[in-house]
Amino acid sequence: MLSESRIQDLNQPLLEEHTLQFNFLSDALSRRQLDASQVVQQLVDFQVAIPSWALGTGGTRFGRFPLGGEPRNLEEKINDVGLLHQLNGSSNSISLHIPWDIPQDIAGLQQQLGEQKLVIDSVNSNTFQDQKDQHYSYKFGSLSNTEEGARQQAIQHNIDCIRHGQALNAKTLTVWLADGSNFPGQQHLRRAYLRTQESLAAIYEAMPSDWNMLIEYKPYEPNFYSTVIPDWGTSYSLCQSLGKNANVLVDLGHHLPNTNIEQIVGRLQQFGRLGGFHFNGSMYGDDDLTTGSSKPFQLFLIFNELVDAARDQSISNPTVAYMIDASHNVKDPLEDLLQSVENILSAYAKALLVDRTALYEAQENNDVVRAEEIMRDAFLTDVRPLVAEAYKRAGGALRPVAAYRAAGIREQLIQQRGKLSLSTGL
Ligand code: PSV
Ligand code: MN
Ligand code: MN
Repeated sequence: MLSESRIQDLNQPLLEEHTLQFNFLSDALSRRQLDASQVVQQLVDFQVAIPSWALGTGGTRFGRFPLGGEPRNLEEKINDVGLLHQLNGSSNSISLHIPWDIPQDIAGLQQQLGEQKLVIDSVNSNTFQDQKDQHYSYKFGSLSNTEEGARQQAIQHNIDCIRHGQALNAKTLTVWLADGSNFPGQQHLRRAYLRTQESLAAIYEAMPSDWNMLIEYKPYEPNFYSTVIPDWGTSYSLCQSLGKNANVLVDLGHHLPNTNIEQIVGRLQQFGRLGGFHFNGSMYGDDDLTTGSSKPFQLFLIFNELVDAARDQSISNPTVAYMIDASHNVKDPLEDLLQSVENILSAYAKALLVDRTALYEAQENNDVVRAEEIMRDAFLTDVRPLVAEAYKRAGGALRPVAAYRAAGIREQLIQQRGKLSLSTGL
């Protein structure tokens, strides 16, 4: 862990410049009737969960290039998230993947979580790989498998995930299925849906009433002809059939190129069914890039929908669970997560700056150019001083990535855990 005073020392030489920039932006915003301090508070309150599988270097199917110092067990993963949270004050929770992260020493873990001011956000089931000693294979699907025994085994695994989560006070089960088919005709498409629906209903029944189920969709991979839950419509219909505690999870990487994701987000909120978000970025495929690195405008438009819906009294959407879902093979994963959070906070800040009254007016009057200009005004504002101020207010570093490097964290982790440490993960 970093000491608070170490972070303050690292902030010290940057403070004067930061204060100048923050005051300058606050003045400019106040001339637009915007209160910078209020925006900063909303950024401070925004928390995004870190998945345990993003803390080690990911791989491609061609190879993996570990950088060393990667967490070897759940305690070390929690420790890494604690470090991130110290640096940016925005990552106060961790998502577990079972069976990679089966909690053993519950009391010890609870104490560690408390000390690091963290909570467990969600548990994610894994029925996309066969585990050692498992009776039925998932080669042809899990919750949708044609074999009753395989489906029961996958249902039981999800119920076990809930039990593991309960031990650590989690309240969310996230279900992502690799089920689908690789060839035309391989699978009866409607029956596969019905079997999935039945299996999910059995899990939902077993879920405590204060738990939520998030159902993730994905149009391709690892199956390339069809997936059983390819799109938000399928997730939505499954949630509708299950009950109010099942909601749709939008993973940014799970869309075909050029999909209007912000519109999907708006629709789901309108229907009160947007349950969660997995942030990442992509050019071609899933989980490829750092969130907001290649399409920052799209990320802003997504946040614009979130902010707009949050202010609309006429709709009631559940609290949205935010998580980063990424896995990189060339960057230091901790640096990447700090960058991702920063891009997320920047997009959120910009969405908070949109002049909504003027925008609604322009929209009602079909003033296309004016509406677009309003969006551009917000998007082109340099919000870095707001984000830095939010870090500072939360006791974090003004520049988290620079502080991470200056504090020599990776070097220390390599010393403690070794050059060749490996973590499980995607
Ligand atoms: C596979 O596509 C995936 O990236 C999904 O997005 C899940 O959320 C994640 O793995 C963890 O199972
Ligand atoms: Mn995901
Ligand atoms: Mn994914």
